[in-house]
Amino acid sequence: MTLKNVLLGSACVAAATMMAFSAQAAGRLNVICSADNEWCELMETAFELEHDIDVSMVRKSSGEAYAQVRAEASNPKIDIWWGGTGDPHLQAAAEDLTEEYKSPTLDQLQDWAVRQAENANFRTVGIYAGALGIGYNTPLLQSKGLPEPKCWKDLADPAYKGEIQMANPNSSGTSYTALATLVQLFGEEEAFAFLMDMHKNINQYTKSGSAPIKAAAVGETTIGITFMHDMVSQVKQGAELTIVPPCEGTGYEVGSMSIIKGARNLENAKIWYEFALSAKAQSIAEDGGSYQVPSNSASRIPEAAPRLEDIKLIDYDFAKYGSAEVRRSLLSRWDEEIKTAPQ
Ligand code: S7P
Repeated sequence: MTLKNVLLGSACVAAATMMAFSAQAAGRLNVICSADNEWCELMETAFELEHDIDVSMVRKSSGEAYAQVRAEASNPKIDIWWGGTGDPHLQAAAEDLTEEYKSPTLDQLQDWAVRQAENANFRTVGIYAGALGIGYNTPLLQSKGLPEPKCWKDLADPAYKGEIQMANPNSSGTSYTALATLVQLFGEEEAFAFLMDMHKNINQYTKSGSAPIKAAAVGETTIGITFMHDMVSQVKQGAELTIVPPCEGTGYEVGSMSIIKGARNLENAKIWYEFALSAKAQSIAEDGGSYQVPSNSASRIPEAAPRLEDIKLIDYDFAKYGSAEVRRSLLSRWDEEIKTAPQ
């Protein structure tokens, strides 16, 4: 299906749901979007169809979006930050970069989405969830005679030299989630020792979190570390990938949304907020090729979405790993010890 068709389909969904949203306001809204680009565009189209509000949207990875919000704190250009992993949203909340807002829709949300809001004193909220995994190009792995990775620790096997791709955790929320997951699974020392061993097998640290599995899909890398729902998106487009939930257990994200402190278009930001929390708007995700679990309990869960209850999840400590202190410390340790280490 072409993007145009998807947009037209989405326009119909939006038109059908038009009556469900009563709030109307004119003017502008500046959105920074950290979900997949196709989904970002669909959300913009669907929102503009319902509201006389002109949306200006930029797409940035979670870590980069956080950096922009922080850099613009004294003169915010963004009104709302929609999507991206929850940790940098929590850090922004702790640093007073985002606005407190208690949505009347909170009682329709899954517990994990409400907990995310509570952890941030209602300066952010959960909009979707998804778990991390290991994905590999099945025919490529077989043709190279490589073993099937089943566990995180398998990725340190020297047999995978040059075969693994992951993102840089500074720019990518996906990769920060991976870093925090490994620390929670193994303890910080053992996690960094493993990251150093795996570093020898890494062919590239990408900027975007989903890039490694897109590269695996076209055979540019054999293995990628990303969210499993991003792997599903590639499989849906025909890629021959195997999706592996790591044997030790894995971490997950609570994709989040935050209103920026000092937003120039605050009322319009709240209109977007309510739109984005609604079951109908959340059901647009699948049309945009995104397969996370939505936060509104009444939203349609895509059939292909990896179900959290079927995956061995760690008890991810969002408050701790989204705190400014822990996030900064892990990222600077990764920069100092891993990023530039010889391979
Ligand atoms: O593609 C969807 C998704 O994986 O992208 C978000 C991600 O944080 C943005 O990419 P980065 O890793 O580059 O920051 C996730 O929230 C979302 O599930």
